[in-house]
Amino acid sequence: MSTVREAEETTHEPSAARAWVAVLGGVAAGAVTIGVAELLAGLMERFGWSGGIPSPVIAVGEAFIDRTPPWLKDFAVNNFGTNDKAVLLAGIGVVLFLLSCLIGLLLRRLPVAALVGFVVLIAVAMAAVLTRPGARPADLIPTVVGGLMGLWVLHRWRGLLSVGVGRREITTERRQVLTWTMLSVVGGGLALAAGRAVSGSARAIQAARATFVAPEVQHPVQVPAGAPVDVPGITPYIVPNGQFYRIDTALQVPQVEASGWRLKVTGMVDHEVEIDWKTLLSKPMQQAMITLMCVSNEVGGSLNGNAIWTGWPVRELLKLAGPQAGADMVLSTSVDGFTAGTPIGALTDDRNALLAVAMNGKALPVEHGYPVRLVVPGLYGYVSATKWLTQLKVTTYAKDQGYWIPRGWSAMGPVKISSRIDVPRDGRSVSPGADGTVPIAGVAWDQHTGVSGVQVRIDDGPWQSAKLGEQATVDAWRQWVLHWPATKGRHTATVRAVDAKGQVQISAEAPPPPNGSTGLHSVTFTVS
Ligand SMILES: Nc1nc2c(c(=O)[nH]1)N[C@H]1C(S)=C(S)[C@@H](COP(=O)(O)O)O[C@H]1N2
Ligand SMILES: [Mo]
Repeated sequence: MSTVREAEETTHEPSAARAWVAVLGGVAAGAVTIGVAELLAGLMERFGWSGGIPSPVIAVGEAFIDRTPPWLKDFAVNNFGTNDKAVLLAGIGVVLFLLSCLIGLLLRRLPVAALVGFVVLIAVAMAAVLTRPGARPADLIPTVVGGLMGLWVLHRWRGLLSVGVGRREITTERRQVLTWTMLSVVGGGLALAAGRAVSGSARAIQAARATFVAPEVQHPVQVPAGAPVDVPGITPYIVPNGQFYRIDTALQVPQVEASGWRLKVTGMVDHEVEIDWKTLLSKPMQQAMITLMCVSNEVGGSLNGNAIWTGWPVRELLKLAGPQAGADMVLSTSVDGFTAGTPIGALTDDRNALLAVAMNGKALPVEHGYPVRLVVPGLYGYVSATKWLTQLKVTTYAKDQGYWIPRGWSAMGPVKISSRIDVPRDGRSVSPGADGTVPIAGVAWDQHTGVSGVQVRIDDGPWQSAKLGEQATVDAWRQWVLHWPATKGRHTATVRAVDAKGQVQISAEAPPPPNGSTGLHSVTFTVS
């Protein structure tokens, strides 16, 4: 009699009612795994015990970026612009949450499948961590420890699920489940936040950056008084560091301490050379104004910026190494594994290709390559502007290729002549000034060749010459303005640049891939 009663009492709740318990188990395990792993990863980074990327989330994200098919990358850049990383991180969060729920659900009916699935996910994360540049076996510790903790939570939950629960105990069980879930999720979240907060040597690096004094140069670059065109709303002639566009494949900005920084010159050279931060700073530094340009820039886009860079000419370093005959390319490598293949001529001729340590008189911002990056006039960033630079390999195009080349971009990336209207903005309403004119103004560039003219067309009218700001150097953009005697109504302005040889920018439209967009920028506005 008593046994029958017991059996009745311990009858499982209808499965739907207990599904949420299972799902919460998955969520709790996921939260604990990620929290523990991120906390440990943060500590490892903080104390410099990591070689590559010890965070499983960031490692998986970066491995994903490296494997993103070109169409998806273009979609992401076009739709999210420079927010693409935030979107990816949010996406990873959603996927991890759904996977946790799924593992929890499996735990109820197919516990072995749940555990195997969990272990497979951990294995994938371990593979991602191990294949990041600079990875060491120790980088696996956070993922492994987090994974074991997650397994333990799943195991406990499995116990909870398999124990029959009598009706009277349901309230107690519910309280227990909710308490454990809360503890796991809140604890995991706090651990994650703590891990992020301590991670990197971020604070030490910011302190070193703040006290860094840009090296003295013999010929400081001045902005010619006539170079900026004084029109409200135009892009600053020199773009402040904090406003400078940022493009890279790093989900987490590499934190490189200058004191431990080394640059190696290898490959087809007579002598391999290695320099450290102190040696670099002891070299005669130069300044150069150079406009950087991203190949992904659409017509009218703003993935470009002009700055004054301080650095040691790359040609001097290459001279020390002695490039051998037959070498036609230098493959530069970043600490995060990004590579760019630059024609060796652009690094050995007399142009100002720099190992840059300062941007507009300040230490490079961490996002822009601190402590050292390459800047090469006349070439798109993807073939030249390696940030967090760590190696230069003298080689050939036949043997090596940069990061973006197998992803559908051309091996050669000279900047194409182009121009942009900054004011009026597209779709705006403007009123003429006291003199009855509306300023139409912007920038035009043809790095390392130079812009000799800018022409503007209003509606279907004739091309009119704009007034050009002074040319500071052929490596920098020029500002321009046309004070147009305005007529009321809706108008479209179109711009085109003229290069140093008198050749006019082509109107044929081409998308950014494989080697840079072409076409003319136009804006439509209303004069009231
Ligand atoms: N390490 C590293 N360097 C990099 C990249 C990158 O993804 N990783 N992107 C390049 C590209 S495509 C461009 S356009 C420039 C952008 O430099 P910025 O972010 O300082 O504007 O950096 C170049 N250097
Ligand atoms: Mo770029």
